[in-house]
Amino acid sequence: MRVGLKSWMQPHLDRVERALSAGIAAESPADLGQAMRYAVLDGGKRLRPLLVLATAEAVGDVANSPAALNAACAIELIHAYSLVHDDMPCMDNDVLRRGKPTVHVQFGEAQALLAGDALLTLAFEMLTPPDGSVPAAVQAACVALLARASGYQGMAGGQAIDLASVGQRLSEDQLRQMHRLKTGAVLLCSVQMGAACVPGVPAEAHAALTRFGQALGLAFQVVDDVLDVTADSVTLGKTAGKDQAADKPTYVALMGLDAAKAYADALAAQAMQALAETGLPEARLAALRGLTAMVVERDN
Ligand code: GRG
Repeated sequence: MRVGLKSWMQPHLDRVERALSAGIAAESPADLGQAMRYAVLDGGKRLRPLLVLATAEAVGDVANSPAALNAACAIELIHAYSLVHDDMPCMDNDVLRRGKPTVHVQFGEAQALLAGDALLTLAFEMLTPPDGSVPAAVQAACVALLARASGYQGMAGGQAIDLASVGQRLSEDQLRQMHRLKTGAVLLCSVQMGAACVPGVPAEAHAALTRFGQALGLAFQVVDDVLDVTADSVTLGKTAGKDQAADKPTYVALMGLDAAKAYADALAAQAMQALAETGLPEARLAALRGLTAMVVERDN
């Protein structure tokens, strides 16, 4: 991990963790809140919330801004919901996630389905606090970005392609399009929501941050494909070797392990270059650069 990133990350992780815990009440009808808390708390790298906060801080003076913290929590709730549903028997049928039994294993399928649904809707509730702490225009911008990134033109659409692609040979273009939607859209949205929390960001910076988020999103997925074959289940906290076993198209299957690793590095370099093109002061970009390095150097 880059020098400085750890000391930036820890207080931000603490804030996100506290806000997520406060946002999901354990007391709820038929213990639904317990399943939601199990899905969200005590696990995960929190990459998406950190991207929201790092981007917001890159473009403005928003330390402790409720808008950025709400957006950071909202994107993690969407991510957690997607993992709960993805692990269910009707999709990837997995038993291990974040080092624990998956939500449907622990709570049953119906409760897992409902927990995912409720996390999805809670995300939008978090973006729209009724207390006037976030300007209406910022709320509307974040809602629009998150809805689009997680719906049929984003994550859900990508998941549909993923499920339809098992056993298929995809071209590199088709694979990129699937991942652009399935994983990339939410990662890009983290960056875009961070920028949306600060009104008046110059168009040039917006465009460069979009290129940054796109390159980072793809790098993340390529690394995910690499880790599926190189890491073990304990380190990953989820079942290793699943893609290969399920005959899923991946970057490793398409181009081989070494070429996939080199491609991830090239995408990270593109992401770093896009940051330079934002025109923002380097000192403000340190956390985003650190997170980019973390994405390609991670072991889980
Ligand atoms: C169910 C609508 C719906 C969509 C599911 C994103 C997704 C679509 C499924 C997740 C399946 C998966 C494992 C995809 C690979 C990329 C990915 C999202 C990995 C997990 O993200 P990390 O590594 O996880 O950020 P943590 O646990 O650290 O948050």
